[in-house]
Amino acid sequence: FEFSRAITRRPAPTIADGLRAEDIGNPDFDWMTAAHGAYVAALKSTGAEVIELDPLDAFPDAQFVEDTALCLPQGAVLMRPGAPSRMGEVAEIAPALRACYETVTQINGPGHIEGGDILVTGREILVGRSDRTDAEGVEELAKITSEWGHKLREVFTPEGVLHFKTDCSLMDAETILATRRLDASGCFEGYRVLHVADGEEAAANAIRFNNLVLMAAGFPRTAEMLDREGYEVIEIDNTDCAKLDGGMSCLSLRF
Ligand code: CIR
Repeated sequence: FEFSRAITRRPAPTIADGLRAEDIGNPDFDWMTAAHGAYVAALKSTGAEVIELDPLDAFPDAQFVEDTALCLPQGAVLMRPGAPSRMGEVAEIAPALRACYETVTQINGPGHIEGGDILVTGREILVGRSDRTDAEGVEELAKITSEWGHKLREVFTPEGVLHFKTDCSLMDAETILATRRLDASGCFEGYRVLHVADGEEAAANAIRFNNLVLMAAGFPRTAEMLDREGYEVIEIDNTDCAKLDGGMSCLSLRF
């Protein structure tokens, strides 16, 4: 959770074409841009450098950069999204990663894997199979990360949940914030788990970024709990990203 850099991409005016599981209305471009600005400012306030990429009109989900790559100390791995409309985002993020990393490798397929399904903890890499991430994708990533000395464990994303990290986030090396439904699967045995408040499941997609925990605004009981636990919480308006099933983690690559 200690990072010196992040990559983000500004939302494109075409965001209304973005993918979503359920249509609860189109996001507003101006509001989303404002919230994105607040998100980037929060990352920068920790002293990190933020590389802000230009919007891509042809890829309305491209602001969710997290899904396109996995950033580890040994190198970056370009993903292979399970959503066909997002496949082209990978080539768009590659140059930014090559500028930061000596080693950039990639998932060649036939499997699929998206960064939103990957949680890197202090001791291992958890990858949740989901509608976007399949067994072949996990296997191909496991080969790469084992060469880099990491343990990787395959776990499962609950039915109806987009990504593994939709329902969890790392708070510190040993502590995970999660929904009860995900924790019930047993995947966090041995960790300290903090549950989001019942009815505040959408608060689980947060990020610990240096001294801060960035979380979506509007989940007061979870925010209070994190505050009581000693975390420095900053709330970001996520109303418009939520309409596209996006949250705090999706909006950046952190390394
Ligand atoms: C999608 O369905 O791919 C986007 N609308 C949302 C991606 C959110 N990304 C993430 O949770 N890592």
